[in-house]
Amino acid sequence: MNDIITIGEAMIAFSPQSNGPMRFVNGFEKKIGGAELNLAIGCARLGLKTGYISRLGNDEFGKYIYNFARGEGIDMSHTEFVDGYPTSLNFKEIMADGNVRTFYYRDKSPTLTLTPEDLDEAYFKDAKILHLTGIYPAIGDIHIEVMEKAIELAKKHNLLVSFDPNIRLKMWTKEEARKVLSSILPKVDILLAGAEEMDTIIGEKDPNVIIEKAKSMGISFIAVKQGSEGSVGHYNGETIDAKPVKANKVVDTVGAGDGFNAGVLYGILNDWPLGKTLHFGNTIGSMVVSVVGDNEGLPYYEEVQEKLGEIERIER
Ligand code: KDG
Repeated sequence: MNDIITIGEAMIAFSPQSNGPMRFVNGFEKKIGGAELNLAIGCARLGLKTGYISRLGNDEFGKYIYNFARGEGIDMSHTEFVDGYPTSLNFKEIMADGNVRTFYYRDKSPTLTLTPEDLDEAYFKDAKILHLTGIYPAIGDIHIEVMEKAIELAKKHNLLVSFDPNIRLKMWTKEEARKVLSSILPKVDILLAGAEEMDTIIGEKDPNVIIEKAKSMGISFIAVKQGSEGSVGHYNGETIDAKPVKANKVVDTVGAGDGFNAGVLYGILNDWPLGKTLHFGNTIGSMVVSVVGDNEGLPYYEEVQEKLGEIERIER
């Protein structure tokens, strides 16, 4: 039985070996990205059983991602290789001031071959949370149908539906994002969203207003992520403004939100109080930003305990 299942598109993420405009960068390091896979890695490292539903190109990059995910302990039984669709890529550009831009090469994504009929109902029966993001529906219209079917199966089998809007404006317009994502929100149980993203979807960025609006849509657990300012969460009549956790050093913020999500889902699955859950998520987010890469900084459970001062770190 899986604690969490997620549907997404993973890709090879090429990280530049020097800063500055990408056209002048000559060396890149091969890494792995994809918000849903990052979430799956984060959850697996915390000790949760996690399944990843996807399609990868039947190529060297696809095999690399598949083996990497298996090595992290993720159940890849519902990820298949497809011919004729190359594994997607992205290239990062990092400027000297830390500003990052991403260039995607994912027009012919292998996940375009995953249809609603491919979703295995038995896999949903055997899980507790379905996690989805707003990146997936931005890839192609068939993905919207897949998400709708996944939500239907999740509801049928009493899974909680967790959702992070993860708006990527390189992939669709604000109007398209607003239209699709606002139709998904009322079907969600757990909302893990950035304040700016909610501004795009519902025209509000004040966490308390977002919480009120989300509650009126029937969403029961709401966490509004505010980056270096911490997060504000609401559950069961209680709203908590969770203070930020200081990062040792900020070198790459990509993936921090996915780490926060993994921590919050861990707290929810363990019935932790809201404050403890948000603090755990904030702590993981602060650890992710100290390491270059979208998922390299996602900690194991014991590492979070060390950061929280719950156990002693023994160096040698
Ligand atoms: O949340 C991090 C992701 O944005 C990154 O890993 C790559 O999925 C990705 C995307 O679409 O940008």
